[in-house]
Amino acid sequence: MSTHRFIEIARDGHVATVTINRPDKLNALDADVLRELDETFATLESAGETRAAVLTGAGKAFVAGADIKAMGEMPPAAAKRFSEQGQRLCTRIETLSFPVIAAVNGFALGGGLELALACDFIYAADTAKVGLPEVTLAVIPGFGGTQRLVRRVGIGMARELVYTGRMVAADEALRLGLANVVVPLAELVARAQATATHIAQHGPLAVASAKRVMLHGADASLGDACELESHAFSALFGSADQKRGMAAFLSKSKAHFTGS
Ligand code: CO8
Repeated sequence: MSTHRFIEIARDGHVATVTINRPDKLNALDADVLRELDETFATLESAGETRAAVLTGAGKAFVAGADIKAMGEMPPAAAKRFSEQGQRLCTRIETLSFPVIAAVNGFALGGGLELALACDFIYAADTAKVGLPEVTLAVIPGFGGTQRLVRRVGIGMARELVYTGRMVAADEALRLGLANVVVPLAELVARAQATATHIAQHGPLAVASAKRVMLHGADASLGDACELESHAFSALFGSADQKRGMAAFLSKSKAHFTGS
């Protein structure tokens, strides 16, 4: 991972902070940045140490979109491959065994907002500006944004944001439910890391299970989703962490979970 040009990783216990570091291009996503991000998250997952992560950007942007220079002359087949590469990354993040908090430090536009929407939730700096301006370039979001934005803010607001391409400031992002909190820029990453650290203290199998059930249940009928929940709930009773957690409560001590 240390060979990556555009990605920095910092670890603190079970929490990883991933920073996209291409500030001269406002962290625009070209095929290399997408590949490095995908490899980074794949490696974090396979190493098995990470229980929560924070994703942020260096400089004044989270990510100002897919790289317009790289896309300018793409024929349709290459655009499809690029879109699929971005979608694979977003799906990987969404289906990781640990939560990822997007710490949106500035511009999160186009593919940048799509990436943030694939994270579990968004913490925004007061300087954040988010939107899907693709129609201003005569294209549409291609990394899953048309679908995830509908699920996050509802179809009416998603339509307005996609058709107008307008930028939303942090306070409006909070009102729309796009961001969970808005904090001063200087405190943003620390706030997201504090939440990640809090999450990392809990049973990792339970957090992973909750993530999976909420993701897959959202597109199922309520009955099917509740059945999914029931299966996942009961499966956790086969884990040593469930015994540890409940025994610790009953003996008024603190449980230390191992993920088994
Ligand atoms: N791609 C490539 N380069 C970019 C991008 C981008 N998305 N955004 C900024 N940059 C570059 C600029 O070209 C500039 O480079 P240089 O110094 O070499 O000229 C540098 O970053 C700094 O940018 P600005 O000088 O423009 O900075 P400002 O502070 O003046 O403006 C803005 C900031 C408002 C964010 C402005 O940069 C901007 O409008 N950027 C583009 C935003 C945008 O339209 N994003 C959506 C892109 S389309 C997309 O994401 C589609 C995703 C789905 C793809 C599907 C696959 C086919």
